[in-house]
Amino acid sequence: MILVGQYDSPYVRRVAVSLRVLGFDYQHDTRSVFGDFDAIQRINPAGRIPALVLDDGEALVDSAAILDWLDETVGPERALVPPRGIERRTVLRRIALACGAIDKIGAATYERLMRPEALRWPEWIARCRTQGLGAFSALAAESWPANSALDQAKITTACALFYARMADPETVPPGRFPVLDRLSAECEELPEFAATRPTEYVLPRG
Ligand SMILES: N[C@@H](CCC(=O)N[C@@H](CS)C(=O)NCC(=O)O)C(=O)O
Repeated sequence: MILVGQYDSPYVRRVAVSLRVLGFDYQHDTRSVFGDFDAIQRINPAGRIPALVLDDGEALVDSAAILDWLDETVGPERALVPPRGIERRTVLRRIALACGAIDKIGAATYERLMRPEALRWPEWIARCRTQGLGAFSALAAESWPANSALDQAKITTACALFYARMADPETVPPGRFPVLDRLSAECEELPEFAATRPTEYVLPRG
């Protein structure tokens, strides 16, 4: 199978970490969603990453759908989202908050860096940052026992925090949410995170 998209996307990274944690082999297509837009759009008509192209040619798009397929394939005992009950709802709530943080920090970042300078809207940037910060603040209020089993909530939260610090360093600097700093440090030490750690964040400038 082929994972399409670069690891500076936290959505691509959470899929890559999950593939590795669950023991799937994959090839990595590192073409850019901006620089290689036409090629990406032939794989995902919405022109977005990640996509996972299966061995029979089927392309799964959207990280949530890809992760759902991974969990279904490995079965409920090994799935990264629990199958039912309060455990499932808790993990899904945390994933929703982490994805909300990614989306809002991402929106602020696109507005700050990609939109031509004369057209930038500071109030919108501030609003998006407030929403991203709100999501991280709610995540920090959750219980994250040290060295608990790795699940999709931890993976997505760690990917979200690393991304936010790379894309928008002012919003969630180290020390603002110590419990998330610890979660991030714990995850980033793991080989699956080390192997997928982006070294730079690249956006076309407006
Ligand atoms: N809900 C989607 C979001 C994917 C997403 O936001 N991808 C970004 C990169 S982080 C992207 O493709 N951005 C380019 C664009 O939307 O034009 C998912 O979970 O896969």
